[in-house]
Amino acid sequence: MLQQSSGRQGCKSRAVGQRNGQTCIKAFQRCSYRGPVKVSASAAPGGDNGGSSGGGPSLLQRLGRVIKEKAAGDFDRFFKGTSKTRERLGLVDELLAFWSLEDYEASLEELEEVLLSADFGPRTALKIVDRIREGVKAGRVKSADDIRGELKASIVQLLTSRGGNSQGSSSEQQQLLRLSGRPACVLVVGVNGAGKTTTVGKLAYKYGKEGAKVFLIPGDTFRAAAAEQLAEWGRRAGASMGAFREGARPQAVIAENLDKLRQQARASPSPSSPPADSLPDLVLIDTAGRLHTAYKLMEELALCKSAVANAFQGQPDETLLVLDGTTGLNMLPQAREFNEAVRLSGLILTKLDGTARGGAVVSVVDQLGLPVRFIGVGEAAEDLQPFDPEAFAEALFPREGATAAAAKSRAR
Ligand SMILES: Nc1nc2c(ncn2[C@@H]2O[C@H](COP(=O)(O)OP(=O)(O)OP(=O)(O)O)[C@@H](O)[C@H]2O)c(=O)[nH]1
Ligand SMILES: [Mg+2]
Repeated sequence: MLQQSSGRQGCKSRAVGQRNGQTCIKAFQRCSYRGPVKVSASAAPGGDNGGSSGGGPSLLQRLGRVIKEKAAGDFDRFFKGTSKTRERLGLVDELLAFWSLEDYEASLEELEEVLLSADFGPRTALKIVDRIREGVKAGRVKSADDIRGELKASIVQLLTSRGGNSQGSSSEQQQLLRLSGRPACVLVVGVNGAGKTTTVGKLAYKYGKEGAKVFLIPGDTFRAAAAEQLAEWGRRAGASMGAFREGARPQAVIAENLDKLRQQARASPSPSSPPADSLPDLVLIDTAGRLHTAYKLMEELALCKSAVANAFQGQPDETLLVLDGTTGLNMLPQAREFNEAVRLSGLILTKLDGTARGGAVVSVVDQLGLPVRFIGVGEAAEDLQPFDPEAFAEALFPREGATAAAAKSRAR
């Protein structure tokens, strides 16, 4: 049962209210129009919503492909969102204009410096340059164009081999998020202000728009404003939101909300709508920002994850770390600590639109061996883009003077 928190009096939220003696954010009505579920030609028809165990891909897997396909048609947003890093890397063009095979060592050293200036990080920059050096020695890389090609290939290779973002043909590799449960739960973690709540909102919007039934859990119990912010996203996304208790332990709030979902599913009255149908497809769990060095708070996060696993076996399907792209290489120690505490399944890098340090994306994947699932390229609901290594490399190093459209046609 939900209990009233002692910190309730200080709450000025419009959305926070009393119901049956409980303090809660009113669950928002889902939109009656849920949008058609379009299934790509490559996706298997039919299948149930109950995960992939039935053989075919689940609803969420199919929606993931639809979202990916739609994003591919929205390359301009991706291209624009990486413009600052691309500008910084524009120095590569100048460097290549003076490229000569006789003096390749000097050029490669300069190239390494340009990569470092965009936060590729020393180890990753060295790996990339070493591969080009090998290409030159083997006679494979001769011209400036060859270097550009090798540069991009090297970035794609690092992102796919280390991050499992491969565009291979197996269905698992094609998934955006690995969501197979019913409900599929996603726990979203990160330091203060990284963009967690916004990202949860954008994910709810993306999946909700395609027809998924999305449920939000306000696991940031520090501030009522956090729940209000999430509720506003829920309204925009047409997603329901669970109960909030300011000041309560987040693991308790998560457990209570998930338990309530289970009870509701069991209590489903109609024989024509079996219990599983009253469960949401996707549960997105927001958490409070925390310093990766704060041991107790990291421990709390592990308890939040256990609360999800206790409620629904095998969940959460995804534990995602949201990283603020503007912090560049400072993301690395954060990611290591969060990974240690809750074993992450993937990364979301936000605010890439506001930084020239986008090379850190490659470094983070290379150093941690975790996939980037999405990148944030703005504050709007549509500004969450599935991460595509090839499109990313092409956006960073388009042909000299290439437009977004030209880069797009080369990337795909
Ligand atoms: N430009 C840009 N801004 C973003 C992006 N993602 C989030 N933001 C902004 O970053 C700020 C912080 O976002 P939040 O979602 O509140 O961050 P949070 O991690 O939930 O913050 P705490 O809950 O306080 O830890 C907001 O102003 C967002 O609009 C992005 O991809 N691009
Ligand atoms: Mg937040």
